[in-house]
Amino acid sequence: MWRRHPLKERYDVVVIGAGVHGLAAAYYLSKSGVTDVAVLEQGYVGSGASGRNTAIIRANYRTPEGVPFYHESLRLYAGLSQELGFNVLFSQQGHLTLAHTDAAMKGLRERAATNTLLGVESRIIDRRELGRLVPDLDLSDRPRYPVLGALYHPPGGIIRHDAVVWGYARGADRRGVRIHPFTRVTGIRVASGQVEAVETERGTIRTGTVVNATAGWCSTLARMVGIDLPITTHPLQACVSERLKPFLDKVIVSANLHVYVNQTDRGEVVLGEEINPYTSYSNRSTLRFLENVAAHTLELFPCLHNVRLLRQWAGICDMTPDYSPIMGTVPRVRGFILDVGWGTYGFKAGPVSGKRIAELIVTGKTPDLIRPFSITRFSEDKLIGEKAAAAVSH
Ligand code: PYC
Repeated sequence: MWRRHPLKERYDVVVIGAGVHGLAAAYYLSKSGVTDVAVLEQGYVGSGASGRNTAIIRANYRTPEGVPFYHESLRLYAGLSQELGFNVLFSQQGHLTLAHTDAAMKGLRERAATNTLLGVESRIIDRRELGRLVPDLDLSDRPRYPVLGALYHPPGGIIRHDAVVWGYARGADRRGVRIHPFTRVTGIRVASGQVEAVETERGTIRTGTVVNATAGWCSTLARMVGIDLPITTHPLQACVSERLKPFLDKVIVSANLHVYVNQTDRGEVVLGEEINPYTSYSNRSTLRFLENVAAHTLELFPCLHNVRLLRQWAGICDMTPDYSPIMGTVPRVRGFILDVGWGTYGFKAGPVSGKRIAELIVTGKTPDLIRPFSITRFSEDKLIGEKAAAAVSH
């Protein structure tokens, strides 16, 4: 899929992080003719958040900045198997966000209106239509918080995250990018306000351009060039059940209950909830998570009461205060580019951010689509409040 190489002493661009973001940036750079690129990864390719997320793809965001951005990503995902010549198994089965309170219904109505205005297919549906789409969902008045309605986003769905990562890695490798797994970065040298070199456990690499695409670790990397990011790192957990006969062919999210559920094509049920309420770099799973996620899932799907869980896992998320990412150049350190702040929604943005970060490097101009997500929005008081659409975290 990709080759091993000795580490060169110099590259035009060094991307730190071989997850979907770093690899997509490297792939689109190489497509634009910039092939002297190294992608450094502290573990194996895709071993961070890209291999740990639950691969939900959607564009039904809340803000006028977020919607077009994630919409372009969804479009790129829809054409990705063809682009890479590699089946990424994108199942556009439809995505449903449930509301259990009047306030939640109001939020969903606002999202439906914003989505529609900006060309994203998304509409409010009532309990009757929900019952037709998801016959096993408990729509009675029995639960503590009965379901009132939902935001239906038909083009949303699930992808195979390993396939996406491997497809981008293979595509980048074929165009000359060098991928270096097990190459931990220990420092970044800056001289007279310009990035000069990246220090790794395998030696020093001279370069004028560094992309920080390290998700949960991004603030530790930024500190190497003297930048304090407005980011905290929190674990996010998920689990998967034994295989069941197909009973669910939609992605179900309930922000009120802090839970999301979907069934894979192998029959396993994937369950997740919001971030852990404490900062940590730990990938440890907890019993508290299992108890919560099971209780909340059973409110939605009582039919799952006898199902056994197969495994659970965790990843770490780089959370910004406004639940929007940070992309682009930074003041005072030339050549240091951020692709961070991906919280619990990074995987769905991999293609678009990779493409636009590559464009920024090639042209020297920040593309319009990512301009609002600059780090300067925090000093300019131009936050992009996306929490209302951040899946299970409010
Ligand atoms: O943003 O769709 C999402 C999501 C699902 C699970 C975590 N984030």
